[in-house]
Amino acid sequence: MLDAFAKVVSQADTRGDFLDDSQIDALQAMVSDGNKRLDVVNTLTSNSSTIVSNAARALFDSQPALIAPGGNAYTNRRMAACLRDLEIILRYITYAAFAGDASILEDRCLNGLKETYQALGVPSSSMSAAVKNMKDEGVALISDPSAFTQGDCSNLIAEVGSYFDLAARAV
Ligand code: PEB
Repeated sequence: MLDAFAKVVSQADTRGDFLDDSQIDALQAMVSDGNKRLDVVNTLTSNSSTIVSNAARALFDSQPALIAPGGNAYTNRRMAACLRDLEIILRYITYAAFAGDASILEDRCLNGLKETYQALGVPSSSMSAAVKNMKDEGVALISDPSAFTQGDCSNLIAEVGSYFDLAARAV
């Protein structure tokens, strides 16, 4: 598991070199946008149950066969597993956003997930659609000007969007 700083240090060490100017500039920019990053993480975290339940509701509205007898999310036990899975994925996305690096999401959540879902018969395209629903809601929340005190957050919003995309592709 890496964060944006550890990653740059590890890359420099692999080269056996000092940190170069462009790396220092990039990390400097990350530090100066640190409060925005914390606002983003806080917004996603404090709205996590709404993001999860709205994403699941939208999925089951568009794919009602999932919750009909024989569907993969039919029965309370499987519905609970489904909501839990969305919450886990969102939680790791907030960790990646906090760290400024996707490796925690990749290593601890997405690694092997597709194979797990194949084994369980969880339909991959439905899972992916649910993650996209979470992206739509999450990105809308952090794009709301009142989520931030000041400044342009477009880079940060794009970065967070890329973590949702990574998860949607990996399932
Ligand atoms: C991944 N999900 C399920 C299981 C595991 C995960 C390991 C099997 C064990 C269990 O039920 O607890 N666990 C989860 C995860 C991590 C982890 C992300 C990361 C660290 O440790 N079914 C659908 C929808 C979708 C869904 C498309 C949107 O039809 C999910 C929700 N996941 C789903 C369901 C099950 C499951 C398990 C329904 C239960 C499947 C079953 O037992 O038949």
